[in-house]
Amino acid sequence: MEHKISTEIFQKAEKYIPGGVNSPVRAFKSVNRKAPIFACKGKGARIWDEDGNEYIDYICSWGPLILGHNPENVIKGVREAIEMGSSFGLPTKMEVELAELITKCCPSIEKVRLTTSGTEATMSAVRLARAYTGRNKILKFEGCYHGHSDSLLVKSGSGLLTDGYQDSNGITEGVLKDTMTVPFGDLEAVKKVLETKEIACLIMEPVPANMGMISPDVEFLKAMREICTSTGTILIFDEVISGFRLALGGAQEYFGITPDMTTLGKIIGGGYPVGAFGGKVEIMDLVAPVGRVYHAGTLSGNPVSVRAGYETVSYLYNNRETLYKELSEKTQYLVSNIRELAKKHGVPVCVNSIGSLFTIFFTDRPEVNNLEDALSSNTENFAIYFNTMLENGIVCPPSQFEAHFVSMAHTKEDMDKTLEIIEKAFIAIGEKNSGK
Ligand code: KE4
Repeated sequence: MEHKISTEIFQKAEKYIPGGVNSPVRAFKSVNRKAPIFACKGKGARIWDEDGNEYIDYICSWGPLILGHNPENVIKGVREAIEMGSSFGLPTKMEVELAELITKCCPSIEKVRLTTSGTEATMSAVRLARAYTGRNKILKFEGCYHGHSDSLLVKSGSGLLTDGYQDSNGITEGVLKDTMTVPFGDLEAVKKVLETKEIACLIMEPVPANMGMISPDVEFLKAMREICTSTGTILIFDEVISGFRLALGGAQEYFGITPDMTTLGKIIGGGYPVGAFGGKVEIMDLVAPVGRVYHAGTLSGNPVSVRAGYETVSYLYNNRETLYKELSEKTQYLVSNIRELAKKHGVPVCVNSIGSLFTIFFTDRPEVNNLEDALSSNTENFAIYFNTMLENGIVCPPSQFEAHFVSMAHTKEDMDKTLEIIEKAFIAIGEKNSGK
């Protein structure tokens, strides 16, 4: 497979953009490639790169594209929105329609404020929790990623973990002292911190997907709810990935646990820039201009983005009886066969999956339940997996510490082709490990 044009573009990109990319994970550094592919077209479950290569896509823009690339309903809605204007700096009707739809799908969200990214959503939710409780400190889990605001870039996952670190330079001691972290799943550690009653919020991915995907123990999630209630700590479910993906009402519907606040992104923008934070009225009405917790944004609730999100969420709502079951069954078909192939070829893997998310951890640990387990993965084997897939027309997330995303556009044929190439990858890993 030729990547000559992508490589040329990357050389130019590095002259003008740090690392040649606008988000670190896109650089393909951790999978030992000199240059990433530059995408130029997407349709359904497929993308094409600048060299004309076609791929079955399991990045799906890191989650927004649950319907696949450029579904007709979204294109139609965006075209109509664009014809009416790009942005007004004034409220528009569609923002209200999307807000109403979000509250209908996710009842714990009584009021919601739209942002232009998940980072803004989580940053604002933390500010709001601090104002509501009058407490300064926050608690997050090691390996979870909640965007790149200062308070949350502590022992973080996603692109940091991908490049082998977890904390960012440029964050002051003053900020760091207020962010506590404990291992995901460690109930006693959580209790010890929250029982100080100094913590404004526990912000958590109910299904961690930024250290690779972790399947949570529902009893642990229930315990988080209980201890937050008993200590007056705001429970924030960061559902930027799991929202509208695990179920119409996200992980909180899937597991039957109600947070105090929820952050959203990705799917509610249908591939266009949107984020959101929402929750109980008594909390949300502290947000300006009602209260004194400031949140703003030139393009917050942008009409084009909001229309894309509305079309996407409406489709999910109208097809909710069958859509999530179908997504889960497709993913389970893939995952069960991946486990069989790994066993057949003697490749040690632990495959975690839930709904339409999965991660293949190249580890001999029987389970991956937290960051320490995830870090036991053999990232060289992951790189062989990634590159074998890419060279054979399948693009996977370029990091051991991310999740694969399955969309409504992926067909049985796509799955079978994927499994055929995964077998090639496992054979290549087996050969490398046996020194051939
Ligand atoms: P954005 O600011 O990237 O829209 O959202 C931040 C965010 C917040 N919360 C969770 C649970 C998230 O997963 C994210 C962003 N996800 C990563 C992928 N794991 C974005 C990919 C990237 O940074 O390029």
